[in-house]
Amino acid sequence: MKKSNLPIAILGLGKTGLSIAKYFHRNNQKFIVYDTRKNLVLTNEIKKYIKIENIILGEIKNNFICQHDNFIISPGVNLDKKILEEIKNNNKNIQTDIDIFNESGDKKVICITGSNGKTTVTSIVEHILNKIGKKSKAGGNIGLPALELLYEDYEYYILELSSFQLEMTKQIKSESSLITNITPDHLDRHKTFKNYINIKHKIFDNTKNIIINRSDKNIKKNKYNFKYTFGTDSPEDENSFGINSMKGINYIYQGSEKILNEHDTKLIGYHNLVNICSALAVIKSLGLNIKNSTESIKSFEILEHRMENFYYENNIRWINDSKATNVESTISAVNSLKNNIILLMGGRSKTNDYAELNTAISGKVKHLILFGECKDLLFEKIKSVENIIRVKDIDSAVIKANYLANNFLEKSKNNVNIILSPACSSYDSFISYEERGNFFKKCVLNLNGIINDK
Ligand code: UMA
Ligand code: ADP
Repeated sequence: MKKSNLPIAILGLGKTGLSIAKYFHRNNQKFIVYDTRKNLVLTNEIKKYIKIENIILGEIKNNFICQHDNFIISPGVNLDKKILEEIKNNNKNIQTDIDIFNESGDKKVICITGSNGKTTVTSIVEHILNKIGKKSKAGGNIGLPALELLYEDYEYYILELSSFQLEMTKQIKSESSLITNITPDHLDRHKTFKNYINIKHKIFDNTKNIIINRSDKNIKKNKYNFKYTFGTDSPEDENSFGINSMKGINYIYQGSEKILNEHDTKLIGYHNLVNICSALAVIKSLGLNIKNSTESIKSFEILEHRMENFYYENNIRWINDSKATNVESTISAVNSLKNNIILLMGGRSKTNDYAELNTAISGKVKHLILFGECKDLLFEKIKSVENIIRVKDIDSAVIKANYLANNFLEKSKNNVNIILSPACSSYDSFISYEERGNFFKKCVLNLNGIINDK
């Protein structure tokens, strides 16, 4: 941070803003917090760390710039270009909570970003490290702000970083850094795919070990020196992880050695085998024991809202994949299941590229049920499924899906998979993907008489 007698400006008073305020409060540094929400509820937690007179709510006025030298910005705050330029032109400093974390002292940090699989890989790495006796904790985009990790000592700090966090972060020093994959996402904010790709690669700027996804054409392999890799092809040496299939079973390989098979994990889907490969590449890059790590993967539990197989009755399997908020994640969800899929999709659109779903879902998805704000846009783009129905909301989608599944089962004895994998954000009707997933599960359990919660 820049040396200054002026109070620090904290922009945004969500989870991140509060964690920054808490950190500066503990370090006796002066700060003012800004949030554009006029009616923000000041909880006791907020009041514990921030004096009310130091909270400014409502539209951010330009004259706030001269009142500060340091600006710490929350990931969800997308500052007006003019304000950003003015901050920079006046030689002021703008950083993120990740920068403050970085400046807080030497630590062993692992950084993970990517368009999909960030939380899964972060959680697998955290699980393995703790299982093999290395006390570790994950934070960042996963939900616990990075600065909250600083109040206890850990051997490894694992940071899940979003493009929003990386965009304004100056630099983050790490032992190992990984990009799971890159496909278009958040282009409403980042504008071009090229810009989004560049932001993701910032994670490699100051790391000892760059971990490369061999199979992803959007990862800039030629730009970096790297030793550790993962991918969907056969790995070359002991620093590389990959997948080979034999007699219909997928195996994870480290170099030429078969180390796990798809039934050794509770996770569903090919993409999750790739996630395991990437987590093992992280462990290898840290110089830790792969044999013990591989064993610990067997006890890793499925995460909520990610291919969460939460209810099965009368040959109908209900799956909650509410975290699939972009096209690629829904494609991987459909690829993970056998035929007889009823897919529930919709919400708020982040892209126009829904036509890319056509090939993946063709033939596999028996019925497509569209709901929410962008159901008409989806209807316009998806041509490869014969039976497409538009309904108002998730509640109606669940009822319709159940009816269609039962109709199907009258003619066939095969299982039906009903999956919520929306390919869209939840913000048209919910505050988060978690709220959407929980609502979906509640509707299903209500319908089946497991709970009575209307
Ligand atoms: N705000 C403004 N002005 C704005 C925008 C927001 O004042 O223009 C205020 C809001 O009124 C609110 C606060 O900023 O009070 C919200 O801050 P935030 O949106 O940065 O959210 P946080 O609560 O701090 O949570 C953030 C991440 N949220 C986003 O990036 C949108 C959380 O990721 C993360 O878990 C948390 O920090 C801890 O690091 C969530 C997310 O949706 C899960 N991430 C996206 C994703 O995974 O795709 C990127
Ligand atoms: P993120 O934190 O990047 O959003 P998650 O691990 O929470 O990723 O998974 C979100 C969704 O993305 C899951 O519901 C799943 O359908 C899909 N997914 C997970 N891993 C991958 C992957 N490696 N490739 C493609 N899709 C994936």
